[in-house]
Amino acid sequence: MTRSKFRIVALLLLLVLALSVFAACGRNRQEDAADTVVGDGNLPAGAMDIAAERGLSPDDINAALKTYVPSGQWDEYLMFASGGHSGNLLVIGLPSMRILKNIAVFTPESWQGYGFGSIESEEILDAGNVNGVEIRMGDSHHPGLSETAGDYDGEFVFINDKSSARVAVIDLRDFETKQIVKDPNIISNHGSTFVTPNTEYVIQGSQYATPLGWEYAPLEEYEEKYRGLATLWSFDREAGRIDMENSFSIELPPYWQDLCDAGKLASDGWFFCNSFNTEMATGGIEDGNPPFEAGVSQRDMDYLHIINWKKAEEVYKAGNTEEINGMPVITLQTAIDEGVLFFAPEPKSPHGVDVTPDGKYMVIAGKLDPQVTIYSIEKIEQAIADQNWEADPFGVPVLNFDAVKMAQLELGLGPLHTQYDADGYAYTSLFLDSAVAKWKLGGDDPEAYELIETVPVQYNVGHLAAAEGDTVSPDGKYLVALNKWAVDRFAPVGPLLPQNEQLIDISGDRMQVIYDMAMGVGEPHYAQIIKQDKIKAWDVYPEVGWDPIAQAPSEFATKAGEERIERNGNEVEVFMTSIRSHLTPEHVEIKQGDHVTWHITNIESAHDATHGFQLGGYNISLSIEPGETASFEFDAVNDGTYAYYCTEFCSALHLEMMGYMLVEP
Ligand code: RUQ
Ligand code: CUA
Repeated sequence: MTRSKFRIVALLLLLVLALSVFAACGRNRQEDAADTVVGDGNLPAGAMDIAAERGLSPDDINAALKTYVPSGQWDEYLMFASGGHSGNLLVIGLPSMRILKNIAVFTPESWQGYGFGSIESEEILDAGNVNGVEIRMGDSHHPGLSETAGDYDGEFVFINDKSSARVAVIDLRDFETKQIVKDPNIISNHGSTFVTPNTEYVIQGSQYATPLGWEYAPLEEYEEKYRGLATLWSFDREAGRIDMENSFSIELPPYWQDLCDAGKLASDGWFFCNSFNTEMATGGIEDGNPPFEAGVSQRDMDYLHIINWKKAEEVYKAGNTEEINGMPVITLQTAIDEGVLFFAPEPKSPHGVDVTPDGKYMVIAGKLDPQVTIYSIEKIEQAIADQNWEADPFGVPVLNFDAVKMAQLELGLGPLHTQYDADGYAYTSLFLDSAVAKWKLGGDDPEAYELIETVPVQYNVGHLAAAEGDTVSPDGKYLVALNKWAVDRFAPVGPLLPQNEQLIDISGDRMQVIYDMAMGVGEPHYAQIIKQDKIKAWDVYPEVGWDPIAQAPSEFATKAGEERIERNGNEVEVFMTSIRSHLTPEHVEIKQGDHVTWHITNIESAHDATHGFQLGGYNISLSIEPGETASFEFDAVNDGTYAYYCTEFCSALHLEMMGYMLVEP
């Protein structure tokens, strides 16, 4: 076909497509506008010229129409996406793929005033320190939204830090991190954060085995001394905090536990974790040993960990635990004796385990196996009842593979993670193929499992996230591929390329990639996508003088007219207010050597009237949202004249919103 003929055909196709998309739109608040634009069936004047000029194909037009969210309108979904080794959590609107917020979690972040002097945030970050070492980096992997009856409830989101085995709690009333907990017995985690169907517990599995408490032990003593662990962090929804007092762990063999998922409905009460390195390889290529990547992949089968958390909770409540570094731990032997822990063979170096929406099946993707393996909870429970098992070297019952396997389905190379839609289809990422496979769940009929189609993504896809795709009631519609490599997708920005995600329309018969998004922060791992209208975030804090940590009025709240500076020896306390366009007091005079505690109350209650605060030379940065009272402290080690000012351009006289801090030598 000649170029011009092709163009005409393309334009015709485009017209038909565009019209059908407009026609398909339900009556909504854009309806009147749409009527005036499309009116009697004509595209707006010039639309075809624009498409031709920009060289857009019908698929491009289709994608643009599906993702464009008009100015002033909201996205239908919010995606909570890990920021990987940036240690944060991104909030992204779907289908526009606009970044709405970067929530600071494990790493200090200056815009939000997180970790730059603010007493509240320093306390949160310090709770994640490791044996006195200040940890200010993180590797956030798997966000987990709080659930009620297996559905996202929009109240909280959790995320893990793989590198130091920590878990954080974020309150979705104000989208701020409220708590970081450090597991006292492991130094890396991965199978986290996954919540039980009513968020009774936040599940955390370890990754790289070490002796518990990561104490020193030579690698020759690996089998004997090194261990894995699963921790059930009890969540107190009322307090909005993990309740360390009611949390406990289960000791596991030193296989490297990988991702986990909680059972639901048919499998409620169980959780499942993959493992690799059941070889118990310890590396040491420099000493003539097989390198890790070979040593860890010798066996054809690893072990799916099948853990009865309701049973474990009974064992814990009966006090049948050992306290290790302050944490009650169900020992491996107790877990075996009490029927808490079972294994099932799983091929081969598995990565993701994902429970189907009805809770009946677990889908395991083995990195080195081109097929997914589907297990049934009914078969698992039957095999346990029949004691159809052999013991592993640690005495853990390994259920008979054929007795628990429901089906296997070949999808392609490097399957990793699976998500679900509303119509009985599953979507699995294929890392080596850089593709996503759509396949049909076959229930109890192994023959009914069927590969439907694959769509290429760029490149090296890791996790997938579908709209509410890991709940009891997935929405379908959208799927996001969280890719590892961008290569040529975006204009060059130096050797470190953007991490990237791709939006895929899964509403039709054919999957279509409809948006490429660069993230601008660390590598995305998992993400979860929730209906936007489930989030009930505050516009402003409920009362002026609010403490966002206690989620209650602050004892340091300062009213207009009550601003003051109090001195007690060399302890100085400043009570300040901020309002457009002044910080009161405007002069803070202190002496070198003073210890200064400084509270600022933003006495505004107008939507979006945030005042930032920075004190140059002292590393202080705050964000004080409408109604909030924030505090920071520092030692006035250096004398001099300093300017503090508001960092949000909040009014025409914002530049005047400043003050002097005079530190007398
Ligand atoms: S893991 S793909 Cu935490 Cu799959 Cu990243
Ligand atoms: Cu407040 Cu600028």
